[in-house]
Amino acid sequence: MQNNSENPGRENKKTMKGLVTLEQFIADQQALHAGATGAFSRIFRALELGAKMVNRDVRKAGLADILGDFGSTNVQGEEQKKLDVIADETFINHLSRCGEVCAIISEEQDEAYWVPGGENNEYIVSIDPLDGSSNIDVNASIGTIFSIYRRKDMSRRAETADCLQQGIYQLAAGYFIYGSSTMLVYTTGNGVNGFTLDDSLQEFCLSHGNLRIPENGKIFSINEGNSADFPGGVSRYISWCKEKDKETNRPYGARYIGSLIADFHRNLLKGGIFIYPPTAKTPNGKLRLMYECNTMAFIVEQAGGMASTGTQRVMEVIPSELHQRVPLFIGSKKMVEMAVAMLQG
Ligand code: P6P
Repeated sequence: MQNNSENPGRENKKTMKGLVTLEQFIADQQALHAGATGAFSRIFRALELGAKMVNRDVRKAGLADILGDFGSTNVQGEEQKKLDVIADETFINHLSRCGEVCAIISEEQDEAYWVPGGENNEYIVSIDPLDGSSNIDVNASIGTIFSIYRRKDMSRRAETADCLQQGIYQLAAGYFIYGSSTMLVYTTGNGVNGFTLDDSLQEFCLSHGNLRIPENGKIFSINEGNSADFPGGVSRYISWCKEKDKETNRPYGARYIGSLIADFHRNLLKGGIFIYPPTAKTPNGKLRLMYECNTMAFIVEQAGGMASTGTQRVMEVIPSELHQRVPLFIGSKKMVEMAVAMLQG
């Protein structure tokens, strides 16, 4: 960033008080990287616009029967698409038009979506357009999860293999949470920052600068309905969480919303561990590596936490397919370390 002597008109952002919008924050971050081309800004603007549109639809989903939206017929008797399909179309449309993306991996698309006319573009976006959409009907928080990668080889046409990159190659990872407030939490590898949507301005404003997850916590988050299938180490860890021990603040509290973004976001702010282990129904866990686990892993590591599959660091898993699932142990470092140690015990 230019200092005041070179650019007297520009206050040092660190001392300025008041509102910092997402656009200003990204511009400042971009100024820190001499070679920055503005590509990131254009991709983030596309994601931001998509999120504002999905946020608007999510907020009125409860009126679906009256408005005839989302999976029912509207007043003209036209078949309406479900909200997660609408979200997928919204993000694909905006990301395709931003001029920087060559391919999109989406939970709603069986194959990689190749952006028409985007074969020379440099970036790949993986996205879960509306995670937890089954919770819309009960008004629980849901969200959009995304990661941004750079193509490794620009000398040839991109192929599916170019999309299958380890999480360590993510350039950015983030999520929009449509909850009691609408937020964006993201990292580009320089810490984690949270922005809250000011509805009156329709601007995401910096509200949670330099987020850090507590090194330890008192919340465990797992679907105990699957406990009959839990691997032994998981059962041992959950039993350990429930034991009475004043010195280690146990028993811990059990919290499970059934929406990854909501459970993760709470633990990020308060400390805790979220576990989706292998089960009979989902022997590799339920959550997807490319647009759920890697994204949250990058964020949690940048916030000082940890993300493991139980046998390795999530971000080092070498993907073999677009919608690959992996077990997920993620959250406060000391809690994940303890859980993984019990798995291996
Ligand atoms: P279960 C939502 O459907 C989701 O993909 C995640 O957001 C959430 O963490 C998980 O599934 C919940 O799965 O099997 O506990 O209902």
